[in-house]
Amino acid sequence: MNEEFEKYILHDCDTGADDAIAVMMLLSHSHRVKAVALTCVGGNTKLNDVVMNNLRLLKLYNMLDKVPVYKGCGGPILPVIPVAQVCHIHGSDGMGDVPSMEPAASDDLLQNLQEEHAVNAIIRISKEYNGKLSIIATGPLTNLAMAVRLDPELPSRLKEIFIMGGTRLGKGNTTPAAEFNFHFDPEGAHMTLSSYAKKCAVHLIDYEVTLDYAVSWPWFHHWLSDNKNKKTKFAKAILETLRAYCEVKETKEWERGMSLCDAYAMAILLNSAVGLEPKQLGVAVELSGFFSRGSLVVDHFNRKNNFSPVTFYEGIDLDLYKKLLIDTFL
Ligand SMILES: [Ca+2]
Repeated sequence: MNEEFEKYILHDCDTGADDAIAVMMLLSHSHRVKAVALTCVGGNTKLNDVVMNNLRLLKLYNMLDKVPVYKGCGGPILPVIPVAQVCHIHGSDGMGDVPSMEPAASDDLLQNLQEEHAVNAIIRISKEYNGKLSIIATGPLTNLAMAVRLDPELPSRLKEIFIMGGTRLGKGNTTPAAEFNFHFDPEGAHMTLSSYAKKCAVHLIDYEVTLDYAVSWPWFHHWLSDNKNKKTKFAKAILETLRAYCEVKETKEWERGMSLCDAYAMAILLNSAVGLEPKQLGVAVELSGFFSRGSLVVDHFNRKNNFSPVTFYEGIDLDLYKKLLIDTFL
């Protein structure tokens, strides 16, 4: 490695409309951080769509030859219950079923997909960037769980992991108790937290903090109002299904505005000042609950010393976060 970057980032994602904004945010910072790989996992949408969505985003930023894409696991480690279908939130292809603005046949784009499996790529890349690699996971944790099962020393080679997932107060978005990424693959979440957290720094951006620091609906609409910028135009199109679902939903969930969950995790990784009041707490994942399978159990009063230590954030610096969202389309 001749070039020196501030961070070397591997993004494991299930792209997904909010993952898409996180990927775009990452690519827009390529002058100071190196996106070393996008590793794909099934979740918000089917694995083949995740692959295609990531390739389309790289094409939009003219970075197909700079960031390799790897296909990983398409489903949870232990599929004991049907996985949640979220086509009504993210569209049937995960990115709002928007026609490509960068004409390119699927076969042409797929020529850029690497042959190596994402799990093997994660292990190999962690050796190439020994001690320097930051991983951000914005989908189910299946790939990371499989990687550590194959190579138990993997966590000790990482600099840090940022995970969007789980709930701190038990306010689920998939079941009353569980957040989507952890509910989709509870065993993957359990294996990841219990294996990595004692060997490298794990930062958890929980569902509730993203809701509490949503950007207001007027700001959200203003952010996407530049019709001349092709990145803004594309983002507005792929977010339309998600917006329609959240803005008209008659619950208190999105009354503050839009929370693009995965973008918060990327924002804190790119600028640590975005995350306010970091606080370390022990966590575990419920694997067998009747109502609560896949929920995150948080040891608020430090009752268990064998839980996995992770860093939560009490708040988000909304001004800094909004600046990162604006810079994403420059
Ligand atoms: Ca996601």
